[in-house]
Amino acid sequence: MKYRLTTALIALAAAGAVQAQDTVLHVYNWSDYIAEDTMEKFTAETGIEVTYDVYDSNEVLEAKMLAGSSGYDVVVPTSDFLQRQIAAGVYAPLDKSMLPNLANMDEALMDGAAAYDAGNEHAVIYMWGTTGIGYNVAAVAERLGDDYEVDSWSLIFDPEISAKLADCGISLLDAPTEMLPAAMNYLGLSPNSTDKADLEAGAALLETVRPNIRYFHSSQYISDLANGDTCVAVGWSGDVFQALYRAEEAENGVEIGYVIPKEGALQWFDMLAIPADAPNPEAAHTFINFIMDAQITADITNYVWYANANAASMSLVDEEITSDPGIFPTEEAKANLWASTVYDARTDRTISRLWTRVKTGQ
Ligand code: SPD
Repeated sequence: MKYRLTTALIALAAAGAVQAQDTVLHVYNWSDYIAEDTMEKFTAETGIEVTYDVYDSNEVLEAKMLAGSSGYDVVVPTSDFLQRQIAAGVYAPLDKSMLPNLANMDEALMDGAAAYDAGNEHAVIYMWGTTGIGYNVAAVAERLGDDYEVDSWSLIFDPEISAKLADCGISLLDAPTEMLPAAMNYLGLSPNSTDKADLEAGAALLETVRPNIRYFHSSQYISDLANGDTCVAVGWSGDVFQALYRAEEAENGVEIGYVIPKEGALQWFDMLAIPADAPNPEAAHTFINFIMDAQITADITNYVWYANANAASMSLVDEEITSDPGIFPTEEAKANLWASTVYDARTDRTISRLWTRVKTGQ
């Protein structure tokens, strides 16, 4: 009897071990968007192993989410994409009883995100930022003059100005739902317009400056700016600061600036969400709660230079970051920020068609 019990206990323990080994969390996040040690700390604290994959475009994530069975437990869509993916049934409602660290979140920012996800039922803010312009201070001054103030989208959208910078390399984000609104806004149209004529006008402006653009890509610009291989990039706030930091570390003499243009810029929220068919929703909740820990979020912000929405973390974020208006915009700059538009399927098709035309000239 004793022997049998021991055998049963061994079998049970073995089953437990197998289960622990099987507890793997699959995370799909933007590239360059986590601290070096975040995953290691998560595994050390919870025993849950993590596989971590990256993307650099909402469209790529959306295609995977709509196809289903992605195998991911946690993904990070931007708020506008999140909204229409929620409508398509892509995400599971959060079990807030498993997320005590929600108490750390900034209410005003979470209210802002609730415009895309009523009651914050499906997602919490991971990081937020703006889409502005990163530039190589010396290269731009050399071409436009020492007194030239980089404060406007005209750096890119005025063909005469961007032509002077074409030789040192201008890159645009491969993000049609951000580049077209920026062009429309520059033309004095609403960046949130879904009117086909407005979108066409934005595309036409982009086509005008197309000869001055070296490439469209949403992550390569970090290293290119840092190495001095390009001199202007439309980019996401934290990514440009990462380029700045990499150049400083490399001591290569490249000085990089980031500006939220005076005409305004997009403010966006990237959201932690759990696919409805996630293999391991419990571990996903554990992970999201872990990320909302004040120290963990502060460590991420201190590493990736993106603003977070965790009020409790703010005193732990480097002052160099909290005081930088490129990362935490001033009230004046905030007044000029616009929110992402949620596009219906028809407008989305128009945008895709226009974007192909802009990029390929067809
Ligand atoms: N390297 C991390 C980039 C995160 C950018 N998020 C996308 C915002 C889209 N509006």
